[in-house]
Amino acid sequence: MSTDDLEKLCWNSQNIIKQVGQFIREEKGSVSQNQIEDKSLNSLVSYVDKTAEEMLVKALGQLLPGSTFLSEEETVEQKHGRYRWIIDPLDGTTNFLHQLPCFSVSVALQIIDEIEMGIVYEVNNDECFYAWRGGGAYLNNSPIKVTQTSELKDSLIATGLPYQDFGREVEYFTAFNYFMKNTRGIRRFGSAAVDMAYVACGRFDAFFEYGLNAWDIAAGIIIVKEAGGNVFDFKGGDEFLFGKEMVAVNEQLSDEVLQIVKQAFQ
Ligand code: 2AM
Ligand code: CA
Repeated sequence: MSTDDLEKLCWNSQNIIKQVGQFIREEKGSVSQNQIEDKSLNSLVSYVDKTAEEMLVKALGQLLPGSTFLSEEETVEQKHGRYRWIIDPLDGTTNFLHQLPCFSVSVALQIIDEIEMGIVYEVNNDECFYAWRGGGAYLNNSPIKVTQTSELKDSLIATGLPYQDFGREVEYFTAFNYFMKNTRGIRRFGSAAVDMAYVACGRFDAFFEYGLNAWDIAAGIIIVKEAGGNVFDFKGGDEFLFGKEMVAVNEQLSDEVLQIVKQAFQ
């Protein structure tokens, strides 16, 4: 697909995603306890996640006939064709259910094996972050860039605390402890997609987390890259999409942040 076609697709997808975001916004505060299911430990879901996904699947499938889906709620057959949408209809469900203001719709388009387009729509602030291959990254029509912070002591780091997989908590808190003592601070907002979008637009200098799913980070990957940032697995390689671990960081801090994470998780 040409860069122009990707751009067109990105604009059309944004309209769909914002409509779904509007639905989510309207449902905020109306989900009762008995409408919440525990999918697995601490992983909550309600009709809002599922309906949002159904809306996305229907509209994105029409936008790109023959495309396939990888989606968190599995409301559609999960297949890997040439064009595959990777969807988290509501990233930050726990925040949504507790009426905390950080959750998003995250949609990426994978072509063969590469993520070529991504959109993260943070619903509360009506902020749409998006990028397509070769086209740069944007927030609500304005170009965005990662920071140029070069000293760790001047950086602000985002992370996600383990909530389900506690298998590497000691390693995680080794890295956490180092960042806690050597940066301006650490933030844990509860939506990995938003964390990555915030790295892309320079609100955070870096993000690291383990226990992630592909739909949490797929859109964020291309947004960070197109904003001039780097993405790695914990060894500095590129096994992040399905590797359940992610470091997203600006250029200047890449070596240092990666070194800290590598050492902690070795
Ligand atoms: P979700 O809301 O789509 O499930 C990484 O932290 C990701 O883990 C989040 O983006 C969030 O995506 C998911 N997650 C699921 N349960 C969580 C919890 N109890 N606390 C934090 N994140 C959770
Ligand atoms: Ca979700």
